[in-house]
Amino acid sequence: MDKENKQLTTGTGAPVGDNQNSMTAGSRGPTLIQDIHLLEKLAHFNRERVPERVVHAKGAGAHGYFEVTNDMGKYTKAQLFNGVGKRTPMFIRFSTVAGELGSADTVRDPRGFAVKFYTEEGNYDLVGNNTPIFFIRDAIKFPDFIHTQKRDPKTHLKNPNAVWDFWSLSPEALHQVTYLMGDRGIPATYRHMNGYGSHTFKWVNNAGEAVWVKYHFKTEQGVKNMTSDVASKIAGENPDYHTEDLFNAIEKGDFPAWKLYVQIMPFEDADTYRFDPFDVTKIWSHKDYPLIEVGRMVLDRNPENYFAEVEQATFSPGTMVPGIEASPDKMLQGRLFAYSDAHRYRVGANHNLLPINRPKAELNNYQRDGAMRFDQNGGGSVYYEPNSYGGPKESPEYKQTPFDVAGLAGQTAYDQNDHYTQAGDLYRLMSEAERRRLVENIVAAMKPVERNDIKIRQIQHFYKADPEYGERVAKGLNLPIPQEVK
Ligand code: HDE
Repeated sequence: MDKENKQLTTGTGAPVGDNQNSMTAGSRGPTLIQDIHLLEKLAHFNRERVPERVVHAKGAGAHGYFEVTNDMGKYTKAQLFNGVGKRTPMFIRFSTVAGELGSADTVRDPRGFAVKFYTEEGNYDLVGNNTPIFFIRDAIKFPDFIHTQKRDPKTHLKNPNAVWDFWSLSPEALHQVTYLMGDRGIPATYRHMNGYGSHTFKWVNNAGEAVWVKYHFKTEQGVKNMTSDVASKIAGENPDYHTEDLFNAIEKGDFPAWKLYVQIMPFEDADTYRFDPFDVTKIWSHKDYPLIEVGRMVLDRNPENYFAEVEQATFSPGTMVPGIEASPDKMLQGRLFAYSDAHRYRVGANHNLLPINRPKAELNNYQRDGAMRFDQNGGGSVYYEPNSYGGPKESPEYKQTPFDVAGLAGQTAYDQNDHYTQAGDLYRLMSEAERRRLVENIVAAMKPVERNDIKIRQIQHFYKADPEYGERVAKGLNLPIPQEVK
């Protein structure tokens, strides 16, 4: 906090004579409109809130660094991952998904795990979650899915009918539903959970050779979760429990860290792998593509100002650096548009110039003007390209790697639809205690659903994943397993 008792000023720098009393006629008023200090304070106060994120509104952030422990030059030319010992500053924002800005941290919900690396080649944003998969696999379904996670337009209450109606009609969600309703659905703290890029991305090395990659951030604090009853109690007592835990840990020097690993898939394997590697509702078996260590991420500095650094932070999966490119994953493709569009609306056209978002790398381009352009706006430098005045030029070596595309253009569903094997594998991986809690959580969440046909449709999915899974949920809900699935 400022300890120097400087002169108080208005927003235009004029010294303030009296910050306790409005300017009035006599001691009883009326107030004079020429009290600019009063008008400015009230007007600015009315404009302090920017729109909250439409998803992931509640979050917490921290600064830190990433250090390479295993050179990845064989797979990618991205400087960030090249050279053991190389350190890159980064900023991370953790978040819940469905709740509003003031909602509780300890809810059953995926957690955002958004990392901004300020690399020498520009920023790289890895905008993932604490789960390796997602509920759906085509961007076009996202607004509808989020509507079911948010408030009913009539009652303004959360609506379990919508949640389970949507999930029972979207069998691709079963894997992530099993993950979410299990122990990892409520992390003990942001420090005790893993992070994932979730999607498949493309890495390209200096020879122009490409591989597919998935990212895994493994917490060095160990995975710890919170049971539903403890979480509900804490949500009532301290809705900012995870936020406070992260801030206090870093404040006292207990710096949380994660090891970054990748799975690498040879480019040509994508055509033959038994699961579509671009379907974000599916994982790649670690037996098929083992984890390879890349480096270590350490969070060692709290934000000085929440609004400036956390609320105004803007991440996008489209923010990539040379050597890292998109895969055809339909969810990722949709996100490449959505994030910057959201930032232009929520923060403004020049959001990338804000201190928290501004690359550490030099910026040289012909983008000019736009609301709140608070830097020199390119000054008097040449403002178009091509030009004969020595303006910034492109370099062909940074072109995106060409790749083949095939198929008729049309609105076409994925052609692989086994949504039960991996969900069943996840169930069978669980201990008896984990299965018991999973079933209890699902039964408690589904009990309020009004219509039995929705519940039975969902039970069929659990049953197809694993008969025991379906039978235990059906028993908990006192409903039959339909003959047609047996
Ligand atoms: Fe997001 N998502 N998302 N999302 N998402 C946003 O960006 C979107 C998806 C994730 O801390 C928004 O600034 C679409 C998957 C995180 O600031 C928005 C689709 C994954 C964060 C948006 C998805 C995520 C966001 C909301 C379907 C995990 C918080 C406002 C194609 C792999 C980042 C905003 C932060 C935020 C769109 C699906 C993770 C609206 C269209 C899958 C961690 O742009």
